[in-house]
Amino acid sequence: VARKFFVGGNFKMNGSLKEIETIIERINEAKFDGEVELVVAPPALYLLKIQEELKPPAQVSAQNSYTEKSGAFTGEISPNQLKDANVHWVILGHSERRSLFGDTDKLVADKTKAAVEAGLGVIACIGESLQEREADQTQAVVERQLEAIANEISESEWKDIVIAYEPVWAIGTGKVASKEQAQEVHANIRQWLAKKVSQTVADQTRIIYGGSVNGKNSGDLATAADIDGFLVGGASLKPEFIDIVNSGK
Ligand code: G2H
Repeated sequence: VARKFFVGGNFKMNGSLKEIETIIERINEAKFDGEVELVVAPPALYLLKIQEELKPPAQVSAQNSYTEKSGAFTGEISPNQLKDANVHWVILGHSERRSLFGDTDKLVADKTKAAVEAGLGVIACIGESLQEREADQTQAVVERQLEAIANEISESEWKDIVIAYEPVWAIGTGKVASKEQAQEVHANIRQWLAKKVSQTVADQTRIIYGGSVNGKNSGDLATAADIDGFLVGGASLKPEFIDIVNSGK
């Protein structure tokens, strides 16, 4: 099954307007080989301006959104507001949201449901900590995180979801998962989708890898059968991001 290669640039809480515009200029001037779906996620404050400046195939993504359409939720952005502003993607369940801001499996699943219902595409992040990996809990943890999402969305809604497998021990640490480590978990996630949702969803859902991806390791990782792209943090702010986007099969 041909799945379109997907690369997300997660800027996290980095960059000034000027710095981000320089990054966007570099992306606009780059040549991308083949078919790739490219999404960049600047801090929410810059979404509208960056969206105006960004050229296709690149699209913008938010880094978070809430469960409700509107109301007294100070500091939050609703998926419906993102949709209204033509921001078609959102990253949900990033490990930094889970560990620093209290996003539980259930909250991530509810946010995912609300985003999909609003018509957004969701980059849904899952992944185990080092302690969990060492305790042989990797599969159990990613399944628990996925199950929470699967409980909220229907089979047809999976077409709007990209799963980002991001082992927490690899995030921002420079310690990338090996191709074999990532492939093993990606293949298991796909099997889980086949068993719990459907074979079609398993075949069609992009499962991307995140955690210290850079211009040097992306080419090798991209050759793994079940790695359909990347979610890139630190390196998405640098020129090597273009090489990562072009590392697809
Ligand atoms: C994982 C990743 C992007 P980095 O958080 O989501 O960040 O590439 O800096 O490890």
